[in-house]
Amino acid sequence: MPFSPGAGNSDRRPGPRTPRLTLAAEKAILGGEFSVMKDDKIDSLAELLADTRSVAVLTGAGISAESGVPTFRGREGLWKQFRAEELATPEAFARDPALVWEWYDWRRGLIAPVEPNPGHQVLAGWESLFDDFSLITQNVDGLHRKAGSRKVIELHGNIWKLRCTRENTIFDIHDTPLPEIPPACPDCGAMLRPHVVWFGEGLDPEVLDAAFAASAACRAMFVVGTSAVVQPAASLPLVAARAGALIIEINLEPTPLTARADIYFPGRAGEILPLLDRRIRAGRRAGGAGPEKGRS
Ligand code: BJW
Repeated sequence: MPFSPGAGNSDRRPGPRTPRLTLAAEKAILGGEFSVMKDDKIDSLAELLADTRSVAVLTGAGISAESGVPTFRGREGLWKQFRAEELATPEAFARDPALVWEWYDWRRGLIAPVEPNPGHQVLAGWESLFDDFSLITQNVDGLHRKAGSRKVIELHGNIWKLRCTRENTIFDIHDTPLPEIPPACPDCGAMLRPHVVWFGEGLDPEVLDAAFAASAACRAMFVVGTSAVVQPAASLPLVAARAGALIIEINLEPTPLTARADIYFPGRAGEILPLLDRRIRAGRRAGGAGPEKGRS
């Protein structure tokens, strides 16, 4: 049964302003030359990436949407049904921990049976395809690891981890539903909280440093399935761009980042990533030589 904490969950925050579209993106959205344009772009990008060793990827909820995990924003998004202020802030947890836990328990139940999709699988394979590969995710669903990615920078934590509110000890707990709400720390009995980052909370400094370092060092950054509005994650592609990296965005819809991206693929991550992967691998097998953009 869907979680329903009561009335008043409609999202009243304004959405991001519609960005200016590139001509190519407009054509793609209108459908005019979609397949031709997409093929052209994939070929030239595959050429550019044939010799690029340092690649970073920033993912958001859109990459897990094709596995059946709800996104946050957009028509079907969680923030259309629930108010973030009531469920995803430290104040909300202090006010009503049971309510917040009910919501997380419901989401854990939704995510538990879900499998990674071809988008996650491609990114797991890129760990060994590129010499220096960083996967940064805003997602808490754990699907990148389930797909086989071993090194994942989880900016907003992980829904399968619970943290002691007294001693900050972190526990891996996969029970769904949880036997007790709110759950208690097995060591000291204090309340556990979800090990996720809520609005108004700082990100783990070590995790954030790793994400900024990877963004500043990469030669190409893919930004996949994120509305690119939540800070500080939304700044990472700008850091990469400022350091000279090629920015490639894959999203169903344009975002505030689209105008700054070098290449925008309008479409589903689970379709575009496998297409790109096939071309990059074919290019490597054929000798790999392709024009480089700056250092590799
Ligand atoms: C597809 C697809 C398919 C669909 N293929 N694409 C500077 C300026 C203004 C505000 C701030 C600022 N600095 C900090 C703030 C405040 C705040 C913030 O950013 N607010 C903005 C919303 C205005 N940030 C914070 O509070 C952060 N903390 C912080 O900065 O601390 C220091 C500080 C504190 C206070 C003041 C100042 C500094 C913490 C942010 C924590 C975010 N937490 C959440 C919940 C995590 C736990 C949980 O899951 O329950 O993280 S909110 C939610 O949004 C979740 C996500 O990780 C995050 C990003 O969402 P994402 O991934 O982009 O998903 P969607 O749904 O938005 O987009 C999906 C996209 O996919 C769409 O574009 C679709 O088109 C696309 N798509 N299907 C390709 N198949």
